[in-house]
Amino acid sequence: MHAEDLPPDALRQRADYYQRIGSRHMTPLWEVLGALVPPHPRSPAAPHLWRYAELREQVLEAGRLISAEEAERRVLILENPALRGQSCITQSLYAGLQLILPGEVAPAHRHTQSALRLVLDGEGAYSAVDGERTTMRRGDFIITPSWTWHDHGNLGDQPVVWLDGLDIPIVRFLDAGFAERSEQRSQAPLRPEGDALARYGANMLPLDYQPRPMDPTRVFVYPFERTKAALVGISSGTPDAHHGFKLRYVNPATGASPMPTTGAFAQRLPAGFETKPVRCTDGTVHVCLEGEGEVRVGDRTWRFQESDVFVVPSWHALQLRADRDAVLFSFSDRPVQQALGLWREERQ
Ligand code: 1HN
Repeated sequence: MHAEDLPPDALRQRADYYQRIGSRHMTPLWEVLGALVPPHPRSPAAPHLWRYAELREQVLEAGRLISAEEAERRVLILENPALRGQSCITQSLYAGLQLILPGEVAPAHRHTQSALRLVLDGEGAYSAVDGERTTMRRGDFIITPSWTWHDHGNLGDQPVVWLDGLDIPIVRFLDAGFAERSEQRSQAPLRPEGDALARYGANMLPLDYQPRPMDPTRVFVYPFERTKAALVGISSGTPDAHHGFKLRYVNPATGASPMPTTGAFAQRLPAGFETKPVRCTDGTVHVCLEGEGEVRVGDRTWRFQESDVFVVPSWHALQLRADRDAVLFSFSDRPVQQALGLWREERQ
């Protein structure tokens, strides 16, 4: 029986009752049960694609309006069109486009939110994490684990732009955010560039290093050169019908995701290849690093090219086609969902 079919008297009684319990901060479950426990995810987020040509123009304009120093971080937040005002691209993830101009410094700070960077444009900038710098090159995937000191600087002569991904909405949801600024504007290097990659990222580990299962990786840069070589190296086999040639980034010491809240992936789609539709419970941000093609999310379709960013909300079917050999980077909250036994994928 639907509520509309009730006699007016019964409806009035209920409304009156809801009013009375409402004033005591109670509300009836039966009015909201279906929305609380839906048969499948109904994400309030919308699919969207941001064209890099536009993003670049807008972020360069920010470069004429405010310095990196004044802004602390000069970033344009990519807000999901259906979640405006919430500083998020999916319910659980934040994404933004950061610009650092020649000579600028983004001062050292740390916070409990974990961050990743995907370098998109320009040369000559570095990112420093806990006392080690890494030179940022296009396609490099750089991480800033929770509570690590980090600053960025541009020693070159070109604007440098990258995509930031953070777990801000997750930490906000858990009310577990802490942050502090360093007394040092830039961290003094404690180790030479490349030290962490040599120690932890060369299929060997220091003798006394015993990581715990959830520890973030000490490897804080995954150079694009290596990622590309791996994707090309697996491309003589048959591509997966739903994912093409796809690998996940890991902490090489544990096999777990590089950071506990955020998983990251790289995939290669050969020219002409079209994936079959697949949907998964982790809303995912994608970036095209090479090539071009078409992305279909539910009933929306976009063409994508280099450095375009698109978001696929939870449980929306995704289909990709490459018109030129394509390399895509993506990130999501998958490790959180997997740790909680919630992650699902449906291949169609
Ligand atoms: C942050 O620390 C960075 O370090 C970028 O580059 C974006 C967004 C919110 C909070 C902290 C960075 C950020 C951020």
